[in-house]
Amino acid sequence: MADTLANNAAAEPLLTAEITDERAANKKMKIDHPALETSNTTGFGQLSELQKDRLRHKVDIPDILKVPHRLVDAGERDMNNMGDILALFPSLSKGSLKLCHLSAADGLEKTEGPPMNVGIVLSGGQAAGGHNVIIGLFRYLKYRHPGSTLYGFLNGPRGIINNVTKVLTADEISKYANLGGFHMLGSGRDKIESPEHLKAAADTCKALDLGGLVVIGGDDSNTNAAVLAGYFLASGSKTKVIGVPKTLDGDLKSPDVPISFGFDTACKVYSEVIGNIMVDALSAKKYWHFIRLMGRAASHVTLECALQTHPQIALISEEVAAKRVSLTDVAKQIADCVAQRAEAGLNYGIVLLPEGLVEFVHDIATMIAEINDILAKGVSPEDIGKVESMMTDASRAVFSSMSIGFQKQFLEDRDPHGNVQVAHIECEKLLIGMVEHELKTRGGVKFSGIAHYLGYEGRCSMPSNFDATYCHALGAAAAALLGAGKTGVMAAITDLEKPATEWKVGGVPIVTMMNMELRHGKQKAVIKKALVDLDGEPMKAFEAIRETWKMNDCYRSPGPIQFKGH
Ligand code: FBP
Repeated sequence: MADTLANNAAAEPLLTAEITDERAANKKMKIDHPALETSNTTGFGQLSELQKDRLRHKVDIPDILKVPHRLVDAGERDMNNMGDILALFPSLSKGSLKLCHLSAADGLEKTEGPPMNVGIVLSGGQAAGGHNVIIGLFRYLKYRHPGSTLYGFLNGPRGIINNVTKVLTADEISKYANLGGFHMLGSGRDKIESPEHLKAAADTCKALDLGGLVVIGGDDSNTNAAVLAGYFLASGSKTKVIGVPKTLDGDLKSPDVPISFGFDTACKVYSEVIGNIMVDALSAKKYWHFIRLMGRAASHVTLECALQTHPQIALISEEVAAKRVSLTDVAKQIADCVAQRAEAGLNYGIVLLPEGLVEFVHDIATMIAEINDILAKGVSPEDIGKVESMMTDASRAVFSSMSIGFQKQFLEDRDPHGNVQVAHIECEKLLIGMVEHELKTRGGVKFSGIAHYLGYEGRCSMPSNFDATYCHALGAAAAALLGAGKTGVMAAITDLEKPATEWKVGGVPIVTMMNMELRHGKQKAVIKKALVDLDGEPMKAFEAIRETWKMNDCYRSPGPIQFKGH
């Protein structure tokens, strides 16, 4: 057996050993990352010095994973008023809906168990740290029993439907330690929801004799994980399903899941670039930079980047919605600031806006809702005239004021979960045009707007130390939950404000995070998106200072992610 407590308790406590492969394990040899020596298969011809350094980086491990432990119940969430949702997941609702976490076991208990086959899938958009989840899972599984096998499903959920896998070895996964991307397996946005796909997934799990399936995904993918867990239970499949909270958007969180992985890294990458643009603005003194930030519906990324960099304006969608502001009003407010600064001789500035803004501005939101209804009736998004003719007068007026290019962006196909593809709507350009127009009506204030979109470049950076450590712990948590026989549960690491060694490792039943939402014209149970809390501390801190930032340049340039030091 490899590094198990039973064999080697004093010398090598759980999960502190290096990754070892099965062959090397018996000899207690370390694998010196093959990627450092040879041309590798990870898509990089040559690794940079920093990549090599990151491969060698050792993440901190929560203490509870280093000692014998067991999973204990840890309270429950109020499920009153959730009857509709529980009724949709009858098999899951019969089980325990309690939160759980690892607690130190007494001397006689063992953490090891029989060998287990587990499958893992990366689902949805990339987020920094995904590879470390796989590594944490692998290491725990191998610790639990070296005969365990980890299958990686290729290219997202369709890999499960079509049973396309690769067996992951220590050799293979060690080439990706602490590096960004999802390219170890590839990702995809397919949904396993139709009866045919659910059956195909069950067949795959049976063929591979999977005791567990780990879904690394955002809110929709984790909703899907709960659907699968319920289906497997109801159909007598032995495969348990565990979710892992991933998304740079930061909108997959709850009182029990403090943050999704990838958020920290993305905000750091974007803040670096915003800081650079600020210095450029300050130097050239002639441009207004409109910077749209990825993050889907929620404005967490924009708020965090604003707090890091101090722009003239940062629009928070949730506030725009609460105040029922129209896009024209937003443009006017920006124009006011441009005009005021111009009077003071400051013909430059920085505006941050969340990519989901258009869904929250009430006139556009109403128009999008109408388009969704019209498309749900089977009207082709290419038939712009037909779609327009079916809108209310108010929405038609908004729609027809846009250029054909923008109209097409609003009509683009929804993603498989029914979401508007906000990443493709160039709201920053729309706003620049509107501000320009507004300023012309005011007698021509000097204004030159430059549009930026910071999106995909933040998803696959090398993960920050936080994300690298957090992801490894999430992977181990997923394995521990499977080892304890949990299903329909999301891995949850808490106490994140403390050093990683003190983090709590556990899980939360996914259905406890759900609500009912309209999708593709139908009410569906889905994980509730966590939007920015307008009464929360980050928003209050921003509110207290943002007026100062308008006229005074208080820019802050955080620079690149730091991997060393504090
Ligand atoms: P997830 O919700 O799957 O994590 O994806 C996040 C995200 O990066 C959004 O911020 C963005 O709007 C969207 O994916 C882009 O999707 P795609 O990768 O399909 O273009």
